Amino acid sequence: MKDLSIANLLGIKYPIFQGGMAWVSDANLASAVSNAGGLGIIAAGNADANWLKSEIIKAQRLTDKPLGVNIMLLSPHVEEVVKLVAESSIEVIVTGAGNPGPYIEKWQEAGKKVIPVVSSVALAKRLADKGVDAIIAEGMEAGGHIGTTTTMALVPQIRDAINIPVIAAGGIADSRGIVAALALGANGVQIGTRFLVARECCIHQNYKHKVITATDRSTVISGESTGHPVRTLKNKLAREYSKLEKSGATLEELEQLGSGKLKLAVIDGDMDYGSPMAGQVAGLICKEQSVKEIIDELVEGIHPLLANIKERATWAK
Ligand code: TUI
Repeated sequence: MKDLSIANLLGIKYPIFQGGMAWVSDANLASAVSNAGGLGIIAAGNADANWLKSEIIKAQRLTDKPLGVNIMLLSPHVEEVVKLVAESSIEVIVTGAGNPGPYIEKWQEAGKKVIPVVSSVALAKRLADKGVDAIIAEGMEAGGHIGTTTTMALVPQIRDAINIPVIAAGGIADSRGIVAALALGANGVQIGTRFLVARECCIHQNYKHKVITATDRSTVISGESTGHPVRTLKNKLAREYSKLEKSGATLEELEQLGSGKLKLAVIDGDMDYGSPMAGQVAGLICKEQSVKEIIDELVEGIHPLLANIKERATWAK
């Protein structure tokens, strides 16, 4: 059987990726995750190549472990970011919010591991045929820009469709989520929302507080009418945005209301008119912890759960 181990593929201790969250996943967070045995990922988001270059340098000073960069394909700076990362010594390139097809060959020639995020079986298959190293299958429980299929349904369908490692994302915040992802056939997980409340995470304290006090129904999807649906924590902005969408506003009007709002939440801590992106698992998250505490807790919880499942499945034949 083919070796689908993410840890072997990337030379990391645990197959746990930290989600590449725009404005959030900087050198400090990514290096802490890599130092704790996972894969730290710097998010390029909408930033330019200069910002990214300095974060890569900072992160590589803070860790000697592998690091990734997440390239958000809707970025206005995508071409310069694509080139910079190809020329850098970053080992892993994760892509999101689009089809990375046109860039894959260039990255492969530069010796990068290429791991796109997808939300459909069709794109997973096309990219596997192009020789990408693994696929991140992201369900609509995730925060930020999402597809329409849940992790529970998406991961096993992608698992059956391709023969490269699959990393499950969306809806995973604790060891139970990891064990569930493994049961669905995943070889690893990507976790975003839980790292929002890491001590090493730079977001405003108001944002962390909003995640910690969230419940199961605290998130909402806006922007479905624009073709770019985004999951955030509920607030005044989300309500006004949905109202505007229902009133038949133009794309320009909607873009104007949405523009710059992620930064407003992350940096300024505006929980009314900022866009605090988070996944449905926000309701599971109850305290700030260091990255190492989070990762150790995730890993240490797996074995007891497996034993517990075996005990409860006495009826299974
Ligand atoms: O990319 C994400 N999550 C994000 S990006 C982001 S920044 C942003 N802000 C406002 C609007 C749009 C983006 C915040 N959160 N997750 C990975 C992801 N990729 N989820 C879904 C997709 C995806 C969608 C379509 C991947 C490929 C794709 O392909 C379309 C095609 O052309 O086939």
